Amino acid sequence: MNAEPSLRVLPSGDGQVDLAREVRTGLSAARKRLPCRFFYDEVGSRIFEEICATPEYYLTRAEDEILERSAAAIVGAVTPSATIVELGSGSAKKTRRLLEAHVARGGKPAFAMVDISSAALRTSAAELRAAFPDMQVRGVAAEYQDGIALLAAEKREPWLVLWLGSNVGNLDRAEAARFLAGIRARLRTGDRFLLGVDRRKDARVLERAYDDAAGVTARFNQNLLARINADLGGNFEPDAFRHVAIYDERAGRIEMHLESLRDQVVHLGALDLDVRFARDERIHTEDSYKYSDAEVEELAGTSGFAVERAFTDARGQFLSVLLAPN
Ligand code: AVI
Repeated sequence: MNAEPSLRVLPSGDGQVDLAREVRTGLSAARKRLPCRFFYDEVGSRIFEEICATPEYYLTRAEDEILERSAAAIVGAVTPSATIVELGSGSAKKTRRLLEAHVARGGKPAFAMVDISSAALRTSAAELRAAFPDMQVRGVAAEYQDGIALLAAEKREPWLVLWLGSNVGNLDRAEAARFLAGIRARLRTGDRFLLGVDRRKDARVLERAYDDAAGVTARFNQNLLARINADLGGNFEPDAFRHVAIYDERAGRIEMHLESLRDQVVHLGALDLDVRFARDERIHTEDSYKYSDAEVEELAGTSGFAVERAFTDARGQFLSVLLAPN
């Protein structure tokens, strides 16, 4: 059995996200908006797990199907000495499939994850340790680019970097290209980057995935208001806002909003701020971008990668794209 998992907390990890500043700016704007990264408090993270299990949210199952089928081919793209590095905390079934395939081919049992939350890293590390007692597990609590920079500064073996779950979809296309270019700058020739991307598809399928019949996604969206109440002394009534999910076909993105059901004023004690809402006025809470194959090629090319292979599920809903540095 190996040593305890190591955990480093960098300045950009834990508690450095400026909720107060973003809420003040976002709710004072003419078109109100809140950054989607604030969804993931403890309750929000739990509701997100529930979303992944709804019949309508196909993304998680589609990606898992791809990894179940193609894990050996994916890990085969790096040398057995490679370390698997995940952006996000990697305890999930999908990550395990890759770790299992890597170990099965005699790969080095080494895994590093970078996540903003040290609590999430601790939980993942404990779960991974139970599943892979011989695995060397490291966690870095930081913004992704800072965490990758720290790991890249060390003497190291090749990497297989994972960014799963269509997380890239929550950045706009220009931000996504900048983000990938930042990762690319830390990679070397033998490294690979596995990116999970949701494909453009029928608007009805997408709108159902982001507005499930049981109302789990609606709860997820409204929980943002409950979180603001708890953290900033607010008096939002989450039920006084309706969950809205619309697909903008031209932009290729699902937009989530919270729509005020009546004229109302919300007070945020910690900000000493009153926020007025007209009936039907919306707060834009999330964008989730979808990609055509040509858009994937373009994203890869502009950020310094070549698409080495692309894997899809049986229904062609999702893509796991294996990128090689150019
Ligand atoms: C985390 N992220 C990739 C999810 C998505 O599909 O954009 C968040 C989500 N929002 C509503 N449902 C899921």
